[in-house]
Amino acid sequence: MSSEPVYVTQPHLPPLEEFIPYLEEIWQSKTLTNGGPMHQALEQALCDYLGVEHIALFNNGTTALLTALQALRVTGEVITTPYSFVATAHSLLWNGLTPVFVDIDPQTFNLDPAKIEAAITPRTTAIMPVHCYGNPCDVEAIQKIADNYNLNVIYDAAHAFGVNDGGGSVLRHGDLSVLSFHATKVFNTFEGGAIVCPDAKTKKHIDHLKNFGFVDEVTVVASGINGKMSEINAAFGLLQLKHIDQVIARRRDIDRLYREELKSVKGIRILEQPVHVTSNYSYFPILVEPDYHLSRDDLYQKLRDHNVFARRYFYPLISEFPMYRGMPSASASNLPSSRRIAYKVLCLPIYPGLNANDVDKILSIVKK
Ligand code: T4K
Repeated sequence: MSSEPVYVTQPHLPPLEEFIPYLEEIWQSKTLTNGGPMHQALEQALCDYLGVEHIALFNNGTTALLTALQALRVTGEVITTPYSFVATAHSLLWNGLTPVFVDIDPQTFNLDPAKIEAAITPRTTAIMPVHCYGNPCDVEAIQKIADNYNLNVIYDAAHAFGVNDGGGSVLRHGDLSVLSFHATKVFNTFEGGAIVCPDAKTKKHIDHLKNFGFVDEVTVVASGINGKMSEINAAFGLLQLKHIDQVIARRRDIDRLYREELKSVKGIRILEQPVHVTSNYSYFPILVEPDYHLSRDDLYQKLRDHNVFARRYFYPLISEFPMYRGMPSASASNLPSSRRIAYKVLCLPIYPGLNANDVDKILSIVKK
């Protein structure tokens, strides 16, 4: 058995020599950033791969979230989930917006559409759901509410690279969808992100916003930000794309093995995958129920004792962090399902470089 540490995830790194030609091209062009050839090539390649029309690349997912909210001129209150990475709600605070937390559906861990309407006030202008672990939200129900109340929908799709919901890419829903290409994601550009846009006009506006608001040398049309992806990150993305199918296939194999081996372990619950969804297998969350022989935190510690660094995504809930916990919607009584799941969840390691011995080791610790 390997004694190397095993993390919740590890980036897939193609052989270094495969990256050298990209670097030589950058050295030759001397264009390092500001929408150079690698950047343009990656935007097109991603549109083709993901099956979407328009993509604006960013230097990370958080800047992309900030810019998406700016692009739609969102104001007032935004309905969102407490069960996510903290960047989701932080992007609202950074825009001077008020997050209003709504509970999740305990079967999907996504925003529960049945609870959204009760949280809408005259100040509500948008909904920011998360396709948590890449599992699609109930996009139709959310859109219906948005249409009825004239709200924007910005999907935090940080986990949803390449996910297909049966009708096409899950990224086609809502007004905008935001991806993260962080090192820990299924598809990574070291740091990076993107906004999937419905039309060329919106993409152009977003491209201006991510370049300080510049339209040409002397014209600034908005108080934009520097959200541009560099050529080196874009080049790495192009290389990653060549390996992505293989990367997802290996994740799928690990997912299947975990599911098969853990399905009959007393006290371990596995998040079900909807049949019509093509997943990216980005995370493998389990719920440690009261009838398991250890608490969630004891299992987490036991794995650590064996050099396996599983993670409690998403514990604590965003609504429990100091800048949110005083908000009325952050109260425990408003978020019972989110709280229950956050105290039971443990994400097991899943990534292409995880070898069979490590998977066996993890399974034997959980099963023992
Ligand atoms: N919205 C959602 C729903 C998100 O999940 C995220 C990011 C965002 C928005 C924001 O997108 P970005 O602005 O990040 O593009 C990690 C990531 O830093 C974060 O990107 C991600 N979500 C979140 C779910 O996970 P940490 O603090 O858990 O990362 P860290 O550094 O502890 O890494 C986890 C493990 O990954 C390490 O134990 C080892 C491994 N690792 C990590 C890095 C950075 C590597 O092997 N190599 C690496 O370079 O947040």
